[in-house]
Amino acid sequence: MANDILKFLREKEYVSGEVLARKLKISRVAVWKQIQKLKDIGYKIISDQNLGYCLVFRPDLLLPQEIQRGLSTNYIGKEIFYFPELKSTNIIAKEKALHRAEGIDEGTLIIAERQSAGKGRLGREWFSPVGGIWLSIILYPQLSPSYISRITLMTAVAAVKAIKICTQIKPQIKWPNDILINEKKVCGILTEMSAELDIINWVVVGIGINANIDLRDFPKDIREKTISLKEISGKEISRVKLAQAFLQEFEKYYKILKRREFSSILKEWKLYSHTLGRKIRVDMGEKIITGEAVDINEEGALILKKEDDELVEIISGTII
Ligand code: BT5
Repeated sequence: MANDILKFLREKEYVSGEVLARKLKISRVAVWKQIQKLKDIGYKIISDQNLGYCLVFRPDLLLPQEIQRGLSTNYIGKEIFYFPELKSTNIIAKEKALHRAEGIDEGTLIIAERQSAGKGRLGREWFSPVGGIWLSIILYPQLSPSYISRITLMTAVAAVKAIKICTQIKPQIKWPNDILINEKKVCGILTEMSAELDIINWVVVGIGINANIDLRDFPKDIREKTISLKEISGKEISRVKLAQAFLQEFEKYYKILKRREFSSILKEWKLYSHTLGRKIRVDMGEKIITGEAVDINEEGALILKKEDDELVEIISGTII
């Protein structure tokens, strides 16, 4: 209902309570209550006895109505579950992904202003205060489970493109899931999946972008290695616009991936690569391998050339 009221308020400068009540088939008291709700979450709405209500300020909150307004995707973000705060958008997305039969569609989004227990890979913590973009997308791709790495890589390309569009800054991608600006992490991706032998049941792609966060607010132990878009561009950016740009880019690349045309995405990934051509150490859990990152193959695996010239294919790991 509040969403509908906003729609009318955006169309005209002033709209009377009577007109709103008539159009929405509710009482004028109900209209007033919805207006109060909107004010409570940050909208500034002034009222004039004769003219009615006028919307004068929209907050930069990641509210569904703000994100969906002007979003040109076909299915990514058509359904959005919004939370001012939750533990982790990936946790909720994984719960919801199980309910495909009850109408949870591909492209459903979980988004939060703040996460109290944001997750990185391998149980690591993800710092998620107010000011960032923390969201998860539910997907049901008809692809083999081996596509999981490619989904992470295409998400990284979509994130780089969105950041470029909104800030003119060109970030780099550190294989497999880090987006860096000036060697510091500005964004991370956590892809989770449920699969059987050769089919995927669901995929949840979680992404965290440090948009409007002050560097001094980051925990001391990660401050040196992190950056936010606000710090780098010297001003706050529109999180709504950035989220929209990301969702649009994501859908574009996801469609390409579903056509099994990963090679064109990989080409772009390589343009933004921070990893290729470098001597690196990769933590693979049970061992650490050192070598030169020479390529990413068609499956999204990193190809490392060891000192003895042996080539090793790494599907998952962390560059240290
Ligand atoms: C990642 O893990 O980079 C995946 C991060 C995914 C976060 C999103 S937010 C929405 C969705 N819901 C979730 O709960 N998660 C996803 P990994 O490669 O393991 O990196 C984790 C490491 O990054 C930590 O151990 C810290 O060193 C560092 N880190 C933590 N918070 C950070 C932040 N806000 N910005 C940059 N680095 C951070």
